[in-house]
Amino acid sequence: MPVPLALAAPAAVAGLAYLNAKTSFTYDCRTIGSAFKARFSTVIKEKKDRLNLFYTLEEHAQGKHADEVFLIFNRRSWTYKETYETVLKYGTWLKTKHNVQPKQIVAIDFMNSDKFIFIWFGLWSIGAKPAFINYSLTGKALEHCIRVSTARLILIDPQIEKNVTQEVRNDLPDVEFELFSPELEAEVMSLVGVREPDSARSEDKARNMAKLVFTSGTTGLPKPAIVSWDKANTGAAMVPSWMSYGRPDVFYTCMPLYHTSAALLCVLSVLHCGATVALGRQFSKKTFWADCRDSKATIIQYVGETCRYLLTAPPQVDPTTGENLDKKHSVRMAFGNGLRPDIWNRFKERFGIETIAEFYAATEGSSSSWNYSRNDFSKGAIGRNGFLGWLFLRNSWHIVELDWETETPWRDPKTGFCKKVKTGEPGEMLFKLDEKDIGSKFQGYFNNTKSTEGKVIRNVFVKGDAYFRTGDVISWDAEGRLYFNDRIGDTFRWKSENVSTSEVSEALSGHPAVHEANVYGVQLPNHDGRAGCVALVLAEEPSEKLLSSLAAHALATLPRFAVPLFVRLTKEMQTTGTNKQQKHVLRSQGVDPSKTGDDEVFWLKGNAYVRFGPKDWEMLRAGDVRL
Ligand SMILES: *[C@@H]1O[C@H](CO)[C@@H](O)[C@H](O)[C@H]1NC(C)=O
Ligand SMILES: *[C@@H]1O[C@H](CO)[C@@H](O)[C@H](O)[C@H]1NC(C)=O
Ligand SMILES: *[C@@H]1O[C@H](CO)[C@@H](O)[C@H](O)[C@H]1NC(C)=O
Ligand SMILES: *[C@@H]1O[C@H](CO)[C@@H](O)[C@H](O)[C@H]1NC(C)=O
Ligand SMILES: *[C@H]1O[C@H](CO)[C@@H](O)[C@H](O)[C@H]1NC(C)=O
Repeated sequence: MPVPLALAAPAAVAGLAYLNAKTSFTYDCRTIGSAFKARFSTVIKEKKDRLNLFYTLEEHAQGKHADEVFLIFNRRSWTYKETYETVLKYGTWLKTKHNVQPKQIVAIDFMNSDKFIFIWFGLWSIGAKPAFINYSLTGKALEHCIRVSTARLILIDPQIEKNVTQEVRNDLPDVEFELFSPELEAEVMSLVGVREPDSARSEDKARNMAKLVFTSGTTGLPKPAIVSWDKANTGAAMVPSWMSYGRPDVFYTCMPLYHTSAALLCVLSVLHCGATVALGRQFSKKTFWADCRDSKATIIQYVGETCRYLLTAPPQVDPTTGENLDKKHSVRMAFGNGLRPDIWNRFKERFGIETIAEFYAATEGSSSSWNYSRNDFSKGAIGRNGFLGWLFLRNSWHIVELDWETETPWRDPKTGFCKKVKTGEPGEMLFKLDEKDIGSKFQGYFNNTKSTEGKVIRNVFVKGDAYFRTGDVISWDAEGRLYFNDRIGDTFRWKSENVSTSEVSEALSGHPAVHEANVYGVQLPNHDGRAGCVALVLAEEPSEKLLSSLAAHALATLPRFAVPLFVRLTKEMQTTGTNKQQKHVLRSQGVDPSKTGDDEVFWLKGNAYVRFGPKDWEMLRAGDVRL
């Protein structure tokens, strides 16, 4: 068993709030109530053949929200009615100029902008489906995404034109590449928008594809995940009721729209409840709060290390009055996933954010878990279920013991079945699927049965059952709180101990001079397993004193085997487009000085970190030192 290093030890909060949180009664009613209501509304839409969310836009544009603002971008705003009319023009243009047919897939390669939204809904308005492409991609990865999406047409944001190289175009001779220039935009806006009849948007099943998104595997090429109407509708309906938000809330996101978090949980949920979405072009800690002030945002969205990056920015001051602007905004709630326990409270306090709503889900997943926290009781938990929740949900997910060697759920050699973990022990989170009809809950990857099957595990507790593998190591405590431990594959083994990278990085992030820590295991010549290495972004210039206080901190807070043997100082952490840390490049570079570039590397000698150079590497290679 891996040693469960204590994650956040949540401070106990006295009084009624704590008791209420403990029994979790109101909490459960809210989560289950939202989920139930959301599912129910999707079932009704399926019956009425109104699954396409274009109808939601239409209803608002013709109802009481018609003249209220739906979208804010770049200091411009569009009401529901204006958005609707614009969307009809885009639909008409796609149909007449490009002959786009119902059910046809069209790729969108755009940074966040008003145009992204108009093209997306324009496609839905004529019954076609968008494939969202990660605009940072180029070369083989871009070509791959376009190819597997089966799109014959791709619309390109002029801002990222250079990513779409001639090579990519040459490799895809059957695809039409349309650069969406300002002239083209003017052409679209001059058209008369024609609303297609309902038959163009007809969908017989909620499981049908609404859009295609790509998951960023840590290795290999991105895989196209199907987002069904079921997920789009249910997710969109669940978020506002669970978070208790709606008009006149302004929900700000600068997370990329090509990713599910921004597109589904922000834009579609705003659409569902008739509120306002404020869109940022991309994340920047310099403009984040100014954007929030400009748009009067009341809710913000974060993913991964976003809040950490906001915390590392110096306080913004008013140039004339010198006033600290950190709390000068209307934001009352932060919603997202990936907030680490070490900064949960610091973030709330510095920026005066009342509520943090943290959820856990996978883009291609079949389920999700939610926590909504105003106090310390569930600080750092990714979700929680009280007794009521447990009653309802106990059969929908399980955490099972892992075989750390094969990185798959462990099976009892006698029975062949998996085993649920005991309270407090980490294991892989599995979500229940309908074994007779996998596709009802898990639509999987587009035109890729092999990858789809790879996420499904069968014969887990009884013969024939089926579950979705999340690939996440999760534990839960006696209070019903769920904690994220690691991604499977990130945990590494050193001296026959299993080390969870996220636990170690949380411990190191507790050091005041550490802005950010990213932990991974590196292979060393003549050694088994992987030695712990931490890439650090520091808040100050490294000094001998700092390095020894780092070592002292690590030795005091972690078991000896988990203390990183190597420290790599880096200027900036490599992250994904959604501010999630990347490990695989760092892991493959290891500590070989010929591969670590300008970054300085140190290693633990006794109780201190000292410089690690080419000579030391040679000694390791020659087998002259053993760690
Ligand atoms: C693609 O475009 C974006 C935005 O201009 C840029 O940040 C990114 O680095 C580009 N990707 C590559 C591989 O050049
Ligand atoms: C680490 O994982 C391996 C492989 O599953 C297991 O055999 C071993 O007992 C674990 N070690 C600890 C200390 O938990
Ligand atoms: C599905 O994938 C196969 C092989 O990867 C490819 O030959 C085929 O054209 C694809 N089908 C569609 C509809 O894209
Ligand atoms: C988008 O593509 C870039 C460039 O390959 C990559 O670094 C990033 O992780 C991707 N982002 C997501 C969210 O997939
Ligand atoms: C979510 O958890 C916190 C405690 O961590 C609790 O105070 C809050 O009431 C919970 N949310 C709801 C809606 O009950």
